[in-house]
Amino acid sequence: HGTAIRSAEVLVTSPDRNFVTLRLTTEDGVVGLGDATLNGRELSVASYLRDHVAPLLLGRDAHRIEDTWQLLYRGAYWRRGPVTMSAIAAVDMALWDIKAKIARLPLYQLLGGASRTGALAYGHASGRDLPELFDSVRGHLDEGYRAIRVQTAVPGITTLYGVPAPGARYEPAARAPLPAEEDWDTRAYLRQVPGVFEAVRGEFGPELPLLHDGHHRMTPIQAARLGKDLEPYGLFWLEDCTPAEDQEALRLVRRHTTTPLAIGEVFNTVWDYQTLVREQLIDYVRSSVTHAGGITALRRILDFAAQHQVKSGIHGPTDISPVGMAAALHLDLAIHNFGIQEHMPHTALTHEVFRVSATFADGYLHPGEEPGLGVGYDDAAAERHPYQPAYLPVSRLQDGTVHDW
Ligand code: GCO
Ligand code: MG
Repeated sequence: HGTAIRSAEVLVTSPDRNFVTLRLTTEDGVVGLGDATLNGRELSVASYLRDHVAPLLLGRDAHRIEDTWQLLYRGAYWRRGPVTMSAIAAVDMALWDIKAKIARLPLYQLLGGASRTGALAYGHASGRDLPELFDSVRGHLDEGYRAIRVQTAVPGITTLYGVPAPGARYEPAARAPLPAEEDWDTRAYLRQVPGVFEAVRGEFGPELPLLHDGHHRMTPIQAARLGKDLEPYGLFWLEDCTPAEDQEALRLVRRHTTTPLAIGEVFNTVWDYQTLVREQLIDYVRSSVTHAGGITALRRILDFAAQHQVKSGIHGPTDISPVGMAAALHLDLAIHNFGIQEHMPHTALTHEVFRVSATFADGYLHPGEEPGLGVGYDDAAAERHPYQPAYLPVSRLQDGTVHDW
């Protein structure tokens, strides 16, 4: 019948960076899009979807979102993991897109309706030194941002997470056949960061919400020390202070500091949050819709978080496609425990492929009022930009030891 899935296409394109998109079409011709982009491992999700998921979807009723989610999660036998959960996420997003289009409503209406007028967004300021950083913060304020992430270079370290080369935009993955190597020194970093925030507070005053990403590089005791050192500057959050697959480690960090903590962009299920949320060891959940099993699954994680006064901080770098971002914005608008939304704008070329209804104004994002997710896909534009290998860098200490990137 009309809502049975007629086709499941996996689309790979690279308008300035790689994106994997699932497009489902029903017998009636209703189209749903889902984001399956896993930075640096794109083709594994494309194969998972094309070879193992698409055949299961053909002929299924597109309305059965929960049943399809459970079929893909339990039916694979092999659970969790970024490849599986990104594939499931893409299916889930596409099915929600279809359902909302059939209902002729923007998706957030099906998720309970708007709980706010827009999603407070934070932008990424960075600099190799303080004057450059101040310019970058000022530039973001001029664009309307009301919350700003701050990353800087560290003396003695050549390349650094979040800080682009002069004149360039920051983009985590680099187009190359192999990952680049970067250097790292945690002690140099710990000496540098508190002074940066002292300077930023001195320049921009006490009110502006400031965020910082530690990118999994500290041990628990180092993270505890940084959290303590940053307390005078009242951060909105300190992100990924430790590699948090060791959930218990956060107890030690928490014992020492009241700096709010955000974790989870590399997590993909509610199980990764059990200890962190139940024991209130974090303040913000960082998972993306794209990597955590879709709207159905992230909603569940956020509802669990809400019971423990933990809020959302949905991951929104450029490697979340405009489809994944749209899904995030509909959730942001609907949930009660919204915290903040990361916003790393896509390039003009990316927007030639993905036409979006979402808007950014006065520091707030809104998904728009188009039925569904509010994203269109231009095949002709996409085909002009074939996949190109691109990788996240790896990180080594001075003696050559591989470190967390
Ligand atoms: C963030 C993230 C990203 C990641 C990237 C990896 O907070 O936005 O840390 O910059 O590094 O998404 O693919
Ligand atoms: Mg991060």
